[in-house]
Amino acid sequence: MKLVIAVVQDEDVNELMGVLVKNRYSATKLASTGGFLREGNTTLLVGVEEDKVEDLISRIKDVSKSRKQTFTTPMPPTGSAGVFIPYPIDVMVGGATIFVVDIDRFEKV
Ligand code: 2BA
Repeated sequence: MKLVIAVVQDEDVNELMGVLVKNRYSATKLASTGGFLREGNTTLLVGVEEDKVEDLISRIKDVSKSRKQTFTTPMPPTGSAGVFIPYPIDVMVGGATIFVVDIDRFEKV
């Protein structure tokens, strides 16, 4: 058995959860925050048999869209005044960031 951990954008989650439920995947949805943008995203934990991993990943890929996000970061201070000047940066976020890990033991008690 494998645990698929998928970090997806909040905008894609409702559609993705619908696809997962329809295809009989069990998933746990966690609210998470990206370390770089410090904005909300969603982490899904999906336990699956090994032969379903590729199917699951392709369904996540189908739904997860890449988006350009602009955020404002302070420019490092220059000169003696030490004034921070905010400036915008564009980053491409997603589709999805996916980790697949082995599960040693899976039990529901
Ligand atoms: P964030 O950490 O908020 O990153 C958002 C986007 O910012 C990233 O998109 C990437 O395009 C850019 N980015 C991240 N770190 C950067 C850096 N040090 N310098 C320049 N640009 C940077 P994605 O790569 O699609 O990642 C989307 C979200 O997936 C991330 O949100 C984070 O929550 C998660 N993630 C990505 N890689 C990860 C990893 N290796 N381990 C854990 N979580 C990861």
